[in-house]
Amino acid sequence: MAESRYIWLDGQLVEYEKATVHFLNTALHYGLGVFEGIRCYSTQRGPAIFRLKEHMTRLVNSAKILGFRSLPFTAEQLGEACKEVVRANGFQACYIRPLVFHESDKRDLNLDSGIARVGIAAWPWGAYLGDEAEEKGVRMNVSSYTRHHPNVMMTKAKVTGNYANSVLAKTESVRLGFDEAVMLDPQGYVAECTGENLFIVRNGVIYTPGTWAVLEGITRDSLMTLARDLGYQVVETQISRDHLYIADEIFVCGTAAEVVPVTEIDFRVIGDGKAGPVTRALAKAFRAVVQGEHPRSVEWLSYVNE
Ligand code: PPE
Repeated sequence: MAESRYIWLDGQLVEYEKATVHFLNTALHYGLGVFEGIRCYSTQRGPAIFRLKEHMTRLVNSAKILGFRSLPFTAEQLGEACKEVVRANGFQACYIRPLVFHESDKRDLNLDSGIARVGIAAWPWGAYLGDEAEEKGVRMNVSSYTRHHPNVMMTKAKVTGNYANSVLAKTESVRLGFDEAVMLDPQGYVAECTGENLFIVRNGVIYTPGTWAVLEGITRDSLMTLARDLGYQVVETQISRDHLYIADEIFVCGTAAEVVPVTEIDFRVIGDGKAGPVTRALAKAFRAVVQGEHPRSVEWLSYVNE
């Protein structure tokens, strides 16, 4: 069933069913694509895209990291195209998925043998980690799979191929009966989850791994800013597996997941097993921002119809 009426492909709106690529596409065979995940929220001023400029900058940077020497569109043009997709589909709130993908008629593993194409889809997307996640929290395991070494896969780029690592961990986690997996970096310190960044709270201070081996999450950056606005100290540092077990609170965040409390890791209850006060305060501030009801909304929301 169609999730939307139109997908933007290479500069034009195309009907959902017609937005297809060939079986021999190199992005499909080798994971040669870079993508973004962006949310558009319903506000009193109509649909508004959260931190559109930052997402477009990261998309262009991901393409640069993967090795594309040029793109057919600028970050500004792609930002306008995201708005166009939301408008064309008539969505108030949705998830937006831009993808820059490689296409070549040679299969020689050389990026320069092909070109970059771009598509942007949008669809309504509810709670990523389950309908009750934000209220009740989620249960996680520490994955048996290690997160990428930053000189094996480029962890600051949202490369499609990188996500095979996330899929290994997520599938294992769900098969074991958990909601999501925490992944450790090659040194054994906490990196991130399969699709979220992670924070812990201990004695009122908020800690998160630095971005040396993880995605520079835009929700992560937003929550760090909101936490500092609220007077919390936020420290980027190495976090070990046993730091997780004795944290007062843990929460994860991402565009799809938003802000989600973690109530259990490896069968250890975190804090009192409920969403803690810091997590609740940040989730509340985040919700106000995306609904256009917070002082930070002005700089972080792009209104689609204005
Ligand atoms: N780490 C990873 C590995 C990741 O995939 C995401 C986003 C984040 C951190 C958080 O980044 P940000 O969205 O900028 O706050 N994961 C995206 C993809 C989810 C999917 O299943 O696809 C997302 O949330 O859109």
